[in-house]
Amino acid sequence: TVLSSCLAAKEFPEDFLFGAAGAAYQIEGGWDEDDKGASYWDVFTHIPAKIYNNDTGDVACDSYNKYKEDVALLKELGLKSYRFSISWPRILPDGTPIKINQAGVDYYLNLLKELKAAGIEPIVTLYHWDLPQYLSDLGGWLNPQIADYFGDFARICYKLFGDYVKYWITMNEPSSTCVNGYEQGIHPPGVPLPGAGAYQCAYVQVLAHAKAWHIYDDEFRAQQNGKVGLNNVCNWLYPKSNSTEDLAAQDRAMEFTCGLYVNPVWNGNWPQVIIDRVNYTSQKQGYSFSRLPEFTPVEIDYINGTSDFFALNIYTSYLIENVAEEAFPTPSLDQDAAYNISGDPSWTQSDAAWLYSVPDGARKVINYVNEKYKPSEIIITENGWADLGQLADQGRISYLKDYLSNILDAILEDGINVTGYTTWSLLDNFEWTDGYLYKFGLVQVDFNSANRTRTIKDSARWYQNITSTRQLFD
Ligand code: PNW
Repeated sequence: TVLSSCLAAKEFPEDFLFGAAGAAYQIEGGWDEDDKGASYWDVFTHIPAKIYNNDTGDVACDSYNKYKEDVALLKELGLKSYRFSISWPRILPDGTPIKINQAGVDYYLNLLKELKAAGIEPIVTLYHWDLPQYLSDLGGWLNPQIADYFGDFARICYKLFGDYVKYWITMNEPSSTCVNGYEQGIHPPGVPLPGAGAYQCAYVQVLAHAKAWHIYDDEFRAQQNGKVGLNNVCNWLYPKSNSTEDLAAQDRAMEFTCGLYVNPVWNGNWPQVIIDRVNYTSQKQGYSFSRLPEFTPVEIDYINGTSDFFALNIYTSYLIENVAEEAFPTPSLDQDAAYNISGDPSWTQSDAAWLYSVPDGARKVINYVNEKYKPSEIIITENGWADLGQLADQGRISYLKDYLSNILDAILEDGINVTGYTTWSLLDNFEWTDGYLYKFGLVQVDFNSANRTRTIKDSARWYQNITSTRQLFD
């Protein structure tokens, strides 16, 4: 069979979708070009001191104007897939269907046609964090009605672009939006709401995802025949010791970081351990209800089973240590979760302090997700390494090789259906609150040049060799 011949040769399956990824706000620029509306990231980055060096995505890689160069790079590197996202306010300036910006529609149609001509499979994210500011003013991801607005946006995208797209991702990493944006307030809208914001946001994002999935299922699947999935970042978490407490904390930590957003979509509700914990701490704090919103039976039925594949981002791993119960003075997700997170000193650290190379974790988390949620297909939609942007990027090559080797073991040794891998990222780009400080690209972008000159790095040439042979070399 195909698998056994791959096993003998230790190679990736022939139709494996090797590719690279990016996201609208991080690469496009053109933040107010033509009739694009503002997203809450446009507004947030224009507030002084929110972002490293006061960097913004106003121009970024200028991919709004240079998408043909981006596709030419993908083609030159022999990549078979490209994951990009659609900017909601570039299509619908205020987020509502009242006005469609034709220039924005043309931009994505041109990109899709360019990809098609190059034989590159698009993997399209509907929402990679750039919420229209008007919808943020309406309450953003705390307001359940935003799910309806998202449904309208999704329908318009399926209608406009669906003939070109076989893989749709509804949203990128609810955990990032909900924890950074609404729990901690370090991402827009910028108001910390500890112990309440992340849960309410998760509730609304799950409903919005489910709405977008149902719209595809009811109105488009028969003609367009694509797949719709939710993206999540799930990192493998190791227990700091083998004590019963730390093992339970490890389990809890997987649920609070990954399962909170994943379990509703695959199994119809929050993980039980989170229901129990938040109920318990809420009561201790004098609430007569749980700070975790409850899904009604009708909602459970609506959200359950709304993912056709698992879009999995993997970056790193951490150690988890139980935190013994104390008082519960103020509500917070961290206190509900009751664990401490740290890195192991033996792990190689990237220039970004949060990102360690722990390649074994990739195989473990793929197995975890596969056993727990039983997806029929997994795509690794992000995996990448931060440095300061040098062309001789040996650190990135080592990281990618070690992670890919574990992904290959998950496919060949564990028999898991991982069908694609889009490394983060094609281009150096705007790294959210880190501005342009850290770089993840296979391709360097000169942010000091007006034409944002692109230069291929060593890692890109290495990756080209891997994807053409489907085998791993140094
Ligand atoms: C990703 N973690 O977020 C985002 O999807 C990208 O837009 C971003 O550029 C990339 O990270 C690199 O920073 C992450 O917990 C969120 O390990 C959380 C984690 C990793 C990446």
